[in-house]
Amino acid sequence: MTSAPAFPSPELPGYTHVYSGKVRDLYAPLDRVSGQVRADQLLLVASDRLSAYDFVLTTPIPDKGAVLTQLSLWWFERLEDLVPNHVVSSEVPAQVAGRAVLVRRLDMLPVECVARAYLTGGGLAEYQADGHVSGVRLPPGLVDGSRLPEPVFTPSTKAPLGEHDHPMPYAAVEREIGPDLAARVRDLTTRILARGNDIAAERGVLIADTKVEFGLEGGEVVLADEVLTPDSSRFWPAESWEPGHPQPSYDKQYVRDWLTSPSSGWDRASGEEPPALPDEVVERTRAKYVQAYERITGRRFG
Ligand code: Q0T
Repeated sequence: MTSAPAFPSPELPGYTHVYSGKVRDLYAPLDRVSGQVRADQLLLVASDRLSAYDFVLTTPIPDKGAVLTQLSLWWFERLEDLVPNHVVSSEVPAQVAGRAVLVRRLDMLPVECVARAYLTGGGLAEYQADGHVSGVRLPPGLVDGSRLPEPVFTPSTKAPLGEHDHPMPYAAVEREIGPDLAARVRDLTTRILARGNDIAAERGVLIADTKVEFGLEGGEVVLADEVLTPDSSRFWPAESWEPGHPQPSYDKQYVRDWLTSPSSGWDRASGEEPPALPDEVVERTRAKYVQAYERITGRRFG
């Protein structure tokens, strides 16, 4: 990492913009004296943007970034005995209060670490083809939404922005990062999901699957990114769980249903940008994010 003076970000003085994903933005702190980029830390900012059907919607969901950030921080604490995490501080500039964390800058592993505790989505499709997911043989007779005997590691490639991730055979993970690290992240990913489900199930939430990211610092594997949020995981309300059909998404269902209903006037197959969301859809979606946070943590949001 070089140390040339960098352009301060107009929206966030003291930081320079590094990268923007669909819903999150990364900044690097600038040294107060030299104005140079600090190579050891990043500011991870969660926006109120929501993506659905592969589009980032133009209408923000108020407090979504704060809900996801606070939930992630809550989980990091409850996973600390399993794995160290990248969080340095949640004291952040007022412009991003509540929805940003200062983190250690790690050497990120080039693998999306996914684990599945319930069968759906891409895992279900693989199982229906040959009875395996990511090379792991599963019992016969499983259907959409079935609970798996134990969480299965189903890694995927990190696709560039705008492209989809692809399943990655475990042998490819071993080639990419070495067999010892591959076994370590497989073990950590499945344990994070198992722990998440132990805790969330007490509060009536099932976590079907989750994606985590790890980085290295001084040879140590560190949990990065966000963890066990509705953007990185599929949450299902336990009371309506019924294997045999697709389960409703906890958070985005109102948005998806409205976008595909006649009232939106949008044709998903057209390739056109989806329209702005009506206030009622925004409010109900916000309420679902807040409800997920409050149910899982047992805390009031805000
Ligand atoms: C990262 C070094 O989705 C990402 O960024 C959202 C805008 C993925 N990403 C994470 C990093 C992290 C983290 N988290 C870290 N602690 N150290 N890089 C880079 N991209």
